[in-house]
Amino acid sequence: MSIDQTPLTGQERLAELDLDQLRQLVGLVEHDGDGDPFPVIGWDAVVWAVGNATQAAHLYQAVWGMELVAYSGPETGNRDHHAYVLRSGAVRFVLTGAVDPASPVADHHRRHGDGIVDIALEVPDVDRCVAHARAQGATVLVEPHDETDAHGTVRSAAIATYGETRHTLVDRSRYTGPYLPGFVARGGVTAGPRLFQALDHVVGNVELGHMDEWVGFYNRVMGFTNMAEFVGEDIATEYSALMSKVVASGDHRVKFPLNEPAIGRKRSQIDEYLEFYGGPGAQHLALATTDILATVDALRERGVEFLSTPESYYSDPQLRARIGHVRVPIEELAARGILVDRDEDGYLLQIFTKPLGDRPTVFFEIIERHGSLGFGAGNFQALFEAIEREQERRGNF
Ligand code: TYF
Ligand code: FE
Repeated sequence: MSIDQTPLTGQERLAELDLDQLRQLVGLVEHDGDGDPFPVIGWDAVVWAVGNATQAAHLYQAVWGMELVAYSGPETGNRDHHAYVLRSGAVRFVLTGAVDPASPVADHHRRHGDGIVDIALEVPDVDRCVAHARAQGATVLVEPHDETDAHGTVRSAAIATYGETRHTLVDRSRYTGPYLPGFVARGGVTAGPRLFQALDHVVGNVELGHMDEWVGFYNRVMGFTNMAEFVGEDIATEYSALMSKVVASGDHRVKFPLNEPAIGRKRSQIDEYLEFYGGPGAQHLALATTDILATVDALRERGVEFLSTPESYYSDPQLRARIGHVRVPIEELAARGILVDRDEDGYLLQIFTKPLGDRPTVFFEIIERHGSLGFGAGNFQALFEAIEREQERRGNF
């Protein structure tokens, strides 16, 4: 099978993205999916449990430029919680917030603060994925089942991953509704320009000594393969205080870096996350854009705070030699604190927000790829030093 036959997810079609654009945006590679034990089409949704979904939905529209497309809540017969479905390009967020004090959403929020409960994937065959996952020892949280309304039928199931995080597996090939049965279409405030187009990767933080276990989980259960990029023992203790390996679906549509703490000079940023999240969970989401300058300018104007990059990063005479020619003058990157990295395939531009919520846990990365299939390894030192400066401001020494 050539890459041109790789199916698009419903969200990607809705965003009018084609495979060439996706290849550029998120670094797709050619892959013959015929032998996949657990075929994955792509990302379906990132489901959050937050303290106030009604206000968060407003924030993701007004600040992050997302579009409200669907809703479930007391008015639609869901007395447990509100759920707002938001879209930006191919990215779908579902924000849930408890109405009923006894809601599981309230429990999740009490334990973890605002966080990600579900990294849902679109698959062509839910039953086949679940059978393979079960045979490989995965915990099946929700058995395959159909849900139907006037728009058709969705078949789904859910398996457990790190911490209290789950992967719902969704087959929406027989469904035309705005999200899932039980949801109604709903518009919101007029969205401004779209600030991001696709989800590039979702990073998981796991406990010390468990990273390889989770790499093995994704290898066995999902047939994901290891990508070259990793942060090993050698540099881990020097400055990063973490170790990291990356697993990806066959065509790299879905990429999961996995971090564990390393014993370094200071308390690891991963330990800080694990303490405040109350265990393993999703740490950052990388949002892909074709114009990181405009995206960062719009977000800054609306009050989003990014990690600062020291002036020395840009004045370093090695930088120009390391990165070669990039599409914008370095001064434009320096003015915004955008990091740049080059590898054998091309380069990428990236920047990281400060934690999004009240706990020092989940944050976003904005990424603009130009051929690079990596994660910014050349920036790890500058990045991890910036994260440590923020940790110190929070009282971590
Ligand atoms: O996803 C990645 O691997 C990069 C680097 O706490 C990174 O974005 C890794 C860990 C971390 C922040 C960034
Ligand atoms: Fe990242």
